Amino acid sequence: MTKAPVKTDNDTETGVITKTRPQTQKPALYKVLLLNDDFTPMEFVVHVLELFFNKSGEDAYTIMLHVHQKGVGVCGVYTFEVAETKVTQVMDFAKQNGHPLQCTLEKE
Ligand code: TYC
Repeated sequence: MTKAPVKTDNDTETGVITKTRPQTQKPALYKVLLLNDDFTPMEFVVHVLELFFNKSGEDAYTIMLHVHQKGVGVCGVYTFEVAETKVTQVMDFAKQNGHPLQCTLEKE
């Protein structure tokens, strides 16, 4: 941003040039991960992905199957506060329903 020239008393033009950097600072992002286990029902995991990660039934099933086969999978990528909230919500919901489902976050 360039400020308009300022007229001083002795009528000489002085100016203050201020350069602002473009706002390129991006917030750190965190992956929310689901971990596989042998006990949590597949339908419950699909439900979690629909409920807390806004996935379609089809996407939720694909992610659940990936976690089931590979052991871990990404549910979504968020800023720290949002990711932390998702992890808490999933862990609380699983516990309330008596399932050992584990959810964690990892910096991208
Ligand atoms: N492995 C579980 C089963 O066979 C299903 C499952 C999938 C559990 C994903 C957890 O994050 C998970 N019932």
